[in-house]
Amino acid sequence: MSPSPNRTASDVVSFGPDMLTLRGGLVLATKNLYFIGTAGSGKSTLTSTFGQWLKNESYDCIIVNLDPGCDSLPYEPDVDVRDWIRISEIMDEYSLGPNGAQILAADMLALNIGEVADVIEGFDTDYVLVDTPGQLELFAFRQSSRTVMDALGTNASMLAFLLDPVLVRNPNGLVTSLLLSVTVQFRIPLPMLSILAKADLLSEMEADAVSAWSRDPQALWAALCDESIDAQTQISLELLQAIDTVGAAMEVCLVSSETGEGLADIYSAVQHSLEGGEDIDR
Ligand SMILES: Nc1nc2c(ncn2[C@@H]2O[C@H](COP(=O)(O)OP(=O)(O)O)[C@@H](O)[C@H]2O)c(=O)[nH]1
Ligand SMILES: [Mg+2]
Repeated sequence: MSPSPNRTASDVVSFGPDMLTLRGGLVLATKNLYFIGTAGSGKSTLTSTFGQWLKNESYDCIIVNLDPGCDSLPYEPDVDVRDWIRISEIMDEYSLGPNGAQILAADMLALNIGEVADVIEGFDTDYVLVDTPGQLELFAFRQSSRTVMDALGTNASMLAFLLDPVLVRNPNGLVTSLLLSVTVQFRIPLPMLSILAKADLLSEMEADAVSAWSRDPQALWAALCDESIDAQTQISLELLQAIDTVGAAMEVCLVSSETGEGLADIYSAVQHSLEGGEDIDR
């Protein structure tokens, strides 16, 4: 990990467990970026490729695997929850099937998170990239994940929510995906970046359309009305209005781990949200 930037103690105005405020207002903190999304949405792959991108750009990062059920990973984790908890062992010990074991594992993780947090704190790094369990509901909808995020520090934390490219390529599917993203935003009160993962699977025309719809609710509204108005479209229109009314963030960032598209945009969005646009020292 790289040495800390060349500043002295007199620069420090205030500090906390995961935050250091310097004169001039620049906040230096280890940033936690949680990759969340439905099973197979590309979380582990993107955690890996974004980590590699950061390293290529001379930023420090570590990767934390919080999925106790994964068999293999596309990266070498710096901290691996499987050192504490393994789904196969929980299934044997408690005579549970894979789903029951996942739920118990999520709660056991919360009980052990102090130890995991201590290991993470041992790293002097700018970014902690957290790869979350395969199934979205295990992380987004269980109280135990709040305990986990509290232990890892929420001051400089952000969610990267991955949307499924197959679902978003038509207006009804995009509204369904946005609804899921809004639900997660309400469950986890952290800044969120919505990412359209595997963007390479969309044609240029589809990608442009999704991008335009996500930036402009009226354009999405018009696209919905262009489709045959059936019961699903009616519901989508109502849901879109609700999403717009509550002011939830709708814009999606197109990213591909395959081509590298959008990786720099993730970095910019994190900087913008957590540092007010200030670039940290490399
Ligand atoms: N075409 C394409 N496939 C991807 C991309 N990212 C991930 N995948 C594939 O999607 C599948 C699921 O990815 P994974 O990272 O394991 O998803 P997770 O369950 O959300 O962690 C794997 O077969 C990946 O190779 C991408 O950007 N483009
Ligand atoms: Mg995974």
